[in-house]
Amino acid sequence: MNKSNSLLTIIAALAALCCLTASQCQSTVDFPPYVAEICTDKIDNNGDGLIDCKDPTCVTKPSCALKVVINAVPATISQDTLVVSGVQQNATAIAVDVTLPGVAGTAAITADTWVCKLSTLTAKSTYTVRAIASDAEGNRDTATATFQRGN
Ligand SMILES: [Ca+2]
Repeated sequence: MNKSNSLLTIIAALAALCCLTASQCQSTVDFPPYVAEICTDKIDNNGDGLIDCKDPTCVTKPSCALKVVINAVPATISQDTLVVSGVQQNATAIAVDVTLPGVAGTAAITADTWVCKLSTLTAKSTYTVRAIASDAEGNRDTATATFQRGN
């Protein structure tokens, strides 16, 4: 037996001592199953500490977009107040103003709807209402509607 055969015999013997049976040589690592974040259920589905639109996997989803819509307003009003309302998505605040100075308000947001009462609409003119939604990240979305103040 030459030196290399002796060395191989020793290595084989050591390997046999270390791994006596196939089951003893196996080890398993259990990884948790992959869970995708669901972007609309208010739960941290994937366990990364970020819920829904705060999770980077959700920020580009349509459900995480900032959006504001104004419900239909009357074409003509005959009083100096108007309640404007609409729907919103992911807004933390909605500011409402009109084209004529001195008329503005902050909308009250309830779930996916908002409402704002505008007053001092005294000028017999055409008003354009603008609802400006903003979110915690500084994003903005705007919607407009127009009405006439008649007699
Ligand atoms: Ca979720």
